[in-house]
Amino acid sequence: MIPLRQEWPESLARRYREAGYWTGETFWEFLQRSAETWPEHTAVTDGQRRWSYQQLLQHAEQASAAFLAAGLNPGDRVVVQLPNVPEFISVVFGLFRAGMVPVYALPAHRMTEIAHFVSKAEARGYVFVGKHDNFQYADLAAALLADKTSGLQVTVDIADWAKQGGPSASEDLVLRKAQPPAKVSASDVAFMQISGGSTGLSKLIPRTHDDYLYSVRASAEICQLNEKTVFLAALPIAHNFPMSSPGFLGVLYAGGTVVMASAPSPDVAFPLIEKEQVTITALVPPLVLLWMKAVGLTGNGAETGSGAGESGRWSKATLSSLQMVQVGGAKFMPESAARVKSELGCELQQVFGMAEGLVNYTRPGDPEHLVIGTQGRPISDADEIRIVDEQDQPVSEGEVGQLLTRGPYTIRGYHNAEEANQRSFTDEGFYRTGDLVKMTPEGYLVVQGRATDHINRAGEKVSAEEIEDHLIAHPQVFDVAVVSIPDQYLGERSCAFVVPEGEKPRPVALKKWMRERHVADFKIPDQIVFVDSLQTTAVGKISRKQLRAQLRDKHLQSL
Ligand code: J2J
Repeated sequence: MIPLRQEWPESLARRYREAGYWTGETFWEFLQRSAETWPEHTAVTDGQRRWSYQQLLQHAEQASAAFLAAGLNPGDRVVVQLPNVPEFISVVFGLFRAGMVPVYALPAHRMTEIAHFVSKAEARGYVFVGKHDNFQYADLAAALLADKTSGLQVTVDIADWAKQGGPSASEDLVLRKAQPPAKVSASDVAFMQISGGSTGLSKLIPRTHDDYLYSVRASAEICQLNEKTVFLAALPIAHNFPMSSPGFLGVLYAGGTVVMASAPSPDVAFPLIEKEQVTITALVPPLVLLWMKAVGLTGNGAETGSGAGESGRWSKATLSSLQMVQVGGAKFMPESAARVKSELGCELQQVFGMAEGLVNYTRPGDPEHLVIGTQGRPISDADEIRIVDEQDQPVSEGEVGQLLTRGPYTIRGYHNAEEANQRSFTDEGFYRTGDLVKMTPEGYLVVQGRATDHINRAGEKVSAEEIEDHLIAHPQVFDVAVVSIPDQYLGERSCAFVVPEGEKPRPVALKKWMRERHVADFKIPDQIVFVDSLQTTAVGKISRKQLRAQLRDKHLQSL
């Protein structure tokens, strides 16, 4: 098995420890501390079920025993694919307690992605919930197990846990004999996140207890979380943003309450906000627009009493407990940002982060022009930022360039991805974010675009290359290039330019083809345009990236 590693040069590691960024605390100790401090306080609810911190700890202990009973061992990597349910938290802390390493998949992922994570991570386990959102994860689990080459040996369906209040009695028996928490070091890899990925399939991002918990604690402080914080987890909980910026982990650090929403739509989220008196949530730009629209439908957000209005629509009063909406994952346009305060009746915080590490926030109380017009500044004084040109030379002050970064919670390498690591990190260990940014005189970053080729579809990053690889396998596709096109609702949508081979296939047939290849729905091209040739100009040989840019420009001009 390829060992899990995430290492910083010794001199820097020492500096991060001495400065108090890395405290040596593990995830399990982190939860234990919160449970000791606020045993009776509600840690997590889905609006129906409610667990105190003490109960959450017990659920996690049970989960830990259940995983051992199921045949998983300390050190095993376990793909976790769960929706926003309280069990997500008990499962991952149960894995931490047992010294196992979660690999976080999103509910939208399908066989192709999950099989890739299992293979890349050499995972022995897969945790899922039987059926959710009309998809049978149980079938996926069975297919994974049946494939003897996958290396996967244990699947755990937590569907029954919710019904019976925890793992089954036989597993509880084991609990009595359960081992003490596994001995792990805070410098070990605690879990793996999935990269947005601009080339091919997603890469795995190993994060240590030390580095990640530093970003969690610092984020909770920046966002001023405390015991009174009630956080609505509306985005998929396994995503880095609702997990740690400050996310559900920041809330657990501060003694607040996490409210799990099964979907981010106003119909699901708004009643939960009202019922649980939610104070903060994290959204991607298209969702904020949707929420503003839903509130606006009652007519200027007038205070017409709480709950759904007579017409069945929402009023601003429904959201009256909300103090802060965080927006990130994709660029939030200043024109939209300027509307948040008056339309949703709460403060806006812009968050520009990445699962590889660096997170930037606008700070509560910042002047309006920074909150509306920038994506914030880094968490830490120890975050090193370089803005460079194509030759890696620093651009002049205030100019746009590529963002490179390194620091106490930014990774030094992906797992099992030698080639990608060569490309994505400089010799000095800076991570090449692929984002084009400029810095304001106040030291805040403004995202201007990106140098890499992917589609940021409502915050979900989709690799153009990955979609192309699926489409080119179709017998009626001769060549294909996938590009991002600005989209009013999604921010960006994917458009596939297809050169047919023989008879032109129907666009629906191509979409069906993708679906049958078992990939996440958000990767299926939003638009398909047939062309005779991909070459838009006759000059020489151009790169795939240039080709995609030319196609995009030509297409936009023709609209
Ligand atoms: C423009 N682009 C942004 C923003 C991310 C907090 C918040 C978001 C993520 C995330 C995260 C952006 N404006 N405000 O992990 O902890 C784009 C950039 C970035 C990429 C990272 C967090 N916020 N982006 O979105 O790993 O291109 O993390 O490099 O999914 O999203 O994507 P991801």
